[in-house]
Amino acid sequence: METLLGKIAYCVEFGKINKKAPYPPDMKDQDGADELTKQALDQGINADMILKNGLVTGMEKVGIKFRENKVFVPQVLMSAKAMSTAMAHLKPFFQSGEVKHRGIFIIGTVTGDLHDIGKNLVAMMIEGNGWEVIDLGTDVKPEKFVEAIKKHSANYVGLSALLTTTMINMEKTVKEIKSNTSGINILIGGAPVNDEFRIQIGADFYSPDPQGAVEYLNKHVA
Ligand code: B1M
Repeated sequence: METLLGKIAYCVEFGKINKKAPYPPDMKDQDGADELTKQALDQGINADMILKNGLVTGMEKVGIKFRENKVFVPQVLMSAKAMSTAMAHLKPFFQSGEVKHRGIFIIGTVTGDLHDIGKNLVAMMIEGNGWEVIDLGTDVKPEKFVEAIKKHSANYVGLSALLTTTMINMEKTVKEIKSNTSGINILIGGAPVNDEFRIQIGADFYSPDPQGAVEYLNKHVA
C-alpha cells in the first residue's frame, strides 16, 4: 500500500497525469495519478489515506520546490492537473462525507484587477492540500467577498492584487470584510504587496508565494 501511495505522490510531484500523458518524458507509458488512484481505491485503500498520503504529499513537495525556484509555473500546472484528475475519483467520498476537506478557503483578485495567474496557482496549491476552494475570480468587489464568506461560513479568505493601483482596493476589501463578518482570517498576496502593507491594512497574513499560504492555513486546522 505504501508503495502505491508513494507512486501517486510521485506522479503528482512530477505532473504525470495519466498513462497517455507524454509528460514527463521519462515516465512515458507508465500509469499516472489517474490510473494509480483508481487502483488504490480498487484495492480498498481508504480515500482519506489516498488524499493525505498520496495526493497532498506530492503537492506539498511541488509547493516547496516552487518556493525554492527549483520548479516553475508550467510544472506546478502539470502537478495541479495530475492532482485534479486523481481527485475526480475521490469526489464521491467527499460527497458522502467519508473524506472531509480541511476547511473552506475563499479567494479572489480584488476589484479593478484582472490578473489571475498567481491567484490561480495559490488556489490550486491550497485545493491540492485538501481544502475546498471557492474561487470568485478576478475584479471581485468587496461586497462579493462578504457575501461568499457568509454563504459558505468560511473562516479564511485570500485576496490577490498585482497592480499598485489596486492595492487601495485590497485595503477597502479588508475593511469591508472585517466590519461585516467575524472570526475571518484574511490572507493577502501578489507582487506589489508585502508584510508592511499587510500590517497597514489590517490583514492577518501575507505570503509571497502559494506554499506560505498553504502552511498558514494548515497550521490553523488540526
Ligand atoms: Co499586467 N501588469 N497589466 N497583465 N502583468 C504587471 C503586473 C506589471 C508589473 C507589468 C509591468 O508594467 N512591468 C504592471 C503593473 C505595474 C504596477 O502596478 N506597478 C502591469 C500592468 C500595468 C497592466 C495593465 C494596466 C496594462 C495596461 O493595460 N496598460 C493591465 C491591467 C489590467 C487590469 O488588471 N485591470 C494589465 C493586463 C495584463 C494582462 C491581462 C495582459 C495579463 C494578465 C493575464 C492574467 O492574469 N490572466 C498581464 C500579465 C500577464 C502581467 C505580468 C507580465 C505577469 C503577471 C503574472 O501572471 N506573473 C506582470 C509583469 C510581471 O510580473 N513580470 C504584469 C506570474 C504569477 C505566477 O506571479 O501574479 O506575482 P504573481 O503571483 C505570485 C505571487 O505574487 C504570489 O503567488 C504567485 C505565485 O508565486 N501570490 C499570492 C499572488 N497572489 C497571491 C495571494 C496569496 C498569496 C500569494 O494569498 C491570498
